[in-house]
Amino acid sequence: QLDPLPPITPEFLTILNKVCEQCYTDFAPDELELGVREHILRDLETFVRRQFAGAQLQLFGSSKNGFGFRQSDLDICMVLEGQETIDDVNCISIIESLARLLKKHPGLKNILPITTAKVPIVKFYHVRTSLEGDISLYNTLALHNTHLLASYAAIDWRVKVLCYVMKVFAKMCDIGDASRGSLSSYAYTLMVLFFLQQRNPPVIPVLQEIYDGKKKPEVLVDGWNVYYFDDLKSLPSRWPHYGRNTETVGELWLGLLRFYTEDFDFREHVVCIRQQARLTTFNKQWTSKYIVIEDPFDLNHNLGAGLSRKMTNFIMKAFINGRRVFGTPVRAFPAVYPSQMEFF
Ligand code: 3AT
Ligand code: MG
Repeated sequence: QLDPLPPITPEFLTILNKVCEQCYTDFAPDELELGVREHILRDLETFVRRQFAGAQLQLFGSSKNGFGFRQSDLDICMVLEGQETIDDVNCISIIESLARLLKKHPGLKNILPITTAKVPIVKFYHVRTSLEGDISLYNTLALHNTHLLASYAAIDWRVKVLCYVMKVFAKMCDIGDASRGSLSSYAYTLMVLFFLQQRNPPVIPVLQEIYDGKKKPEVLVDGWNVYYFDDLKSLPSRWPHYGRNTETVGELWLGLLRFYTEDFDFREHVVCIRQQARLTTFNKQWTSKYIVIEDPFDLNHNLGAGLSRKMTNFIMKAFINGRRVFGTPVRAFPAVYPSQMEFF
């Protein structure tokens, strides 16, 4: 049912590569902006300690995973020194008193506690930088998946570029906002990583499957194994495919759009970055959903679980259009280009 694509010309590939690379150079924050985020974090920590003496704040999400935009929100996780975990009731009451405290902070506005979500948070707006942010409690798995993503980003420059392209694409097509019923940035990043693992030859390994000895080491957090191979310096000797894939970012981007529209069978397969072998929706008992994306650590968590049928179709259409637009040669650099658009 998909129109066949014309062969890709070298000239067009040059343009495609440039568009992809530009997504990264135009939207990635520089050292200074990353420094500002750390500064806000330290300031908030000092402020919060007025009431919560042992509070420790940590950034996670795209401020740390290598796929941040200048205007990405500040995702902050708070823990209390000497306390391992927190129960739900306690969590909600701390979130509420944290919100009351933050309302007294002169640099913040729009303080809003959200206690009904799966992960309760306090939202805030940082006036001087116009950054939005939220603080969650004991969001330990998120800290680990942030590091996992950062490790993949550090393996190959193309990983970073493609994750930026994907995020720009999702924002432009209006399919990248989980709070409005679509998928989160995190979900799209997992889709990119999965594609890069499944490419032949693969661009990145499955870090959760590299280990010494016969048995995978167990590092338990909230009951889930968060082990992955993070000694990236020795990856060349540990992963036989290292450096074998030499495709350009443009080829990979079009390859990704084709993969998800032509090859990957959403009805049957799961987007799963923790193992090389195909995982099926039947294995997971997740057959009622069309887009199934398994969290790499919390294996009960399907990131596509909240999608309506209508939204699923809308997302699939965006990919199909993307395949046609990026797969049809044009002669010149496109006149309307993401950085000229205000979509954030
Ligand atoms: P943005 O640049 O902010 O769009 P992000 O990676 O920071 O990208 P979010 O702010 O949506 O994405 O999420 C922050 C982190 O929270 C990312 C991930 O570590 C965790 N996270 C987000 N959504 C989920 C989810 N559905 N399941 C598990 N972890 C999640
Ligand atoms: Mg974020």
